[in-house]
Amino acid sequence: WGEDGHAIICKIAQPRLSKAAAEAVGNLLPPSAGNDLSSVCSWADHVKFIFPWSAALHFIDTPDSLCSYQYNRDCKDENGVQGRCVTGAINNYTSQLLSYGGDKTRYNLTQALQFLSHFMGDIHQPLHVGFTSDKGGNTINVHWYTRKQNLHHVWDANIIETAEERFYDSNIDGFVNAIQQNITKEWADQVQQWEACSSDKPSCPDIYATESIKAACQYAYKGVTENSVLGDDYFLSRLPEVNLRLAQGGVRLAAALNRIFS
Ligand code: DCM
Ligand code: DCM
Ligand code: DCM
Ligand code: ZN
Ligand code: ZN
Repeated sequence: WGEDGHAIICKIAQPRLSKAAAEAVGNLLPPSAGNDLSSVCSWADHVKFIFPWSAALHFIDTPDSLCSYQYNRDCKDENGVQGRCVTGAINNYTSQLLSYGGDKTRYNLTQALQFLSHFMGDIHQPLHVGFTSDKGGNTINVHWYTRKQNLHHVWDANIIETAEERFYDSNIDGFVNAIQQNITKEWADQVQQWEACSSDKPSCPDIYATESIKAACQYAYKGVTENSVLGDDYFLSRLPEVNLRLAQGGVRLAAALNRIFS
């Protein structure tokens, strides 16, 4: 996601934190964040250049056209190093944060919180679990209405920005509010399933990655070829899926932090 997608997910997550998790997050956030989690949720994108090892942790490449994900097969970087992908990163920063409250952890838990909050967002972007040969849609050129764009960026940013402009007076909080309304109404009976996770793990990134590649095939790649013009038909039919993925990202980030700091 771009800046707005990550901010939306963290704005959904923060009010869902338990007392214990809110207190831990408050202690770990840098003073410059002013206790606002959403202000640090794009930090991981800004440090790709000073921490070059972190660039591979934002996504997973899956086999072309298979529309499936497997940890052992797919979670590796371009050099084939196992665990270096977004699901591996979520597991790693989760285990670092579990050392919170112990005596003198050897990790920088401020950075761990900022990475986890970002990667829990990215794993819900369908094209962050896209095909290998097109780099998650980055090499597919399209037009977003009249502008030249690539398909990955359409899903990172353009669908969200167009929704904000058209429906929410260019106001991110209006969009957040609408998603929160959906969470308490249309999706109320699904939220517990979103939060559910096997054997008491704080989160289940393999499940979220599988959902993402399925959504990539069903919605993002579907009907798109090189130089497709994507306009109202595409925007209006894909926006509900973007809403859902942002909602799930926010709900699951909060659930993970609540379990980590319980
Ligand atoms: N931060 C950190 N370690 C770094 C860089 C940043 O812990 N090497 C934290 C403290 C910063 C916060 O991330 O206040 C946001 O970073 P920035 O101000 O670079 O966006
Ligand atoms: N892991 C996972 N799902 C799998 C395999 C491993 O969530 N199918 C987790 C276990 C570790 C992390 O990923 O916490 C890194 O795994 P590895 O040690 O295999 O690199
Ligand atoms: N990306 C991806 N899959 C890839 C390569 C990149 O999902 N195989 C993502 C990471 C960024 C965006 O695409 O969100 C642009 O990546 P970059 O800046 O590395 O070109
Ligand atoms: Zn992206
Ligand atoms: Zn990212």
